[in-house]
Amino acid sequence: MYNRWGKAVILLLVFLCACTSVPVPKETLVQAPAVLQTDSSLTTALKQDERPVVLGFSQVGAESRFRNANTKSIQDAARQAGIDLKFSDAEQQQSKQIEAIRSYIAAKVDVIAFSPVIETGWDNVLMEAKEAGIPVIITDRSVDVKDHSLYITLIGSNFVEEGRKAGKYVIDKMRNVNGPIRIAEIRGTENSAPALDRKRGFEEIIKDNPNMEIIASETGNFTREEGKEVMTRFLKKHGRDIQVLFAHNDDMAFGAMEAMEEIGLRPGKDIVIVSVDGGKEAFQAMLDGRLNCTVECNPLFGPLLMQAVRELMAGRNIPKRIIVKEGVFTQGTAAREIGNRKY
Ligand code: GYE
Repeated sequence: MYNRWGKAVILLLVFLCACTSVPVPKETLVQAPAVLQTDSSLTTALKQDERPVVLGFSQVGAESRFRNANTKSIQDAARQAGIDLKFSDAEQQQSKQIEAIRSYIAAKVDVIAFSPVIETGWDNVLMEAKEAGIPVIITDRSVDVKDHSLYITLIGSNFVEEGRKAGKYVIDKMRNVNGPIRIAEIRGTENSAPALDRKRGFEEIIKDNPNMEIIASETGNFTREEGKEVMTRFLKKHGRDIQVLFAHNDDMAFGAMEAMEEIGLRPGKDIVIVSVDGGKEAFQAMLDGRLNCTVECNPLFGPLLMQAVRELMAGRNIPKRIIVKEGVFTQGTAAREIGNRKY
């Protein structure tokens, strides 16, 4: 069913998932329904030669632990694969990413990859890359473009599913508490794929339960500082009415915990907290009883990206969508898993 590349990706994902010790059935590791027929004008120019492959990568920023782990994974994997990586950090600004992509086009790199800070506004620059004959790989966050031939593949997580997992945890955790259950949400960066999709997945689950109500929702831009600011505002307005916090990443949950503790509330006890990412610090917080649940989002796909670059350079077809399977962890499973966390 899968071509050679697809099989290679499955093997690599089995390896990556084994690293996170998430027991998952192998057949669900990759969802690649459509195999992209790469534009021959792009691939014929990409036959492997002696010089190192040059990859231009524009990173979102350094806003979170997830992001820093992702950057390290990409840099390490490029070194190991002998790929010449031109890396730039956009400090969470789309204009800087567009500037970086244009500079990679001007430098005639072999492949461009980027993790788009927000979903929209990429059509023109991607068209410029296509016209220059440079293939583009999207990582982590998706783009909203009319013409999907503007990129080769998207390697990353299913954020809607992550939101659903968070919603299911909340429903289960609060099943014996009399309603209405009042939930606060701290969203990720405005118009970013993970913020839009996690909210959508979470609401999809919550709306079917008349006992649950989202009473506050604001963006904390995926940073600890802004997470704290938002939670401070929520607590001023709603005080002890808030029973549950859904934070779109661990970092914002940590900021929110500080805000709770400053007014004498016990995070994880007075307010149930669920976050996304699942870094080591989140596992420690679960062991300390300050965080109740983290939904895993895996940043360690550097090797997968390098493999995609290599396959592309060899003129092979690549699945249009590559999804890394991820788990959910609670206080009950934190002790068993913490030793396996890689970041
Ligand atoms: O959850 C957050 C980061 O795009 C999935 O970005 C990523 C998100 C991640 O800043 O911590």
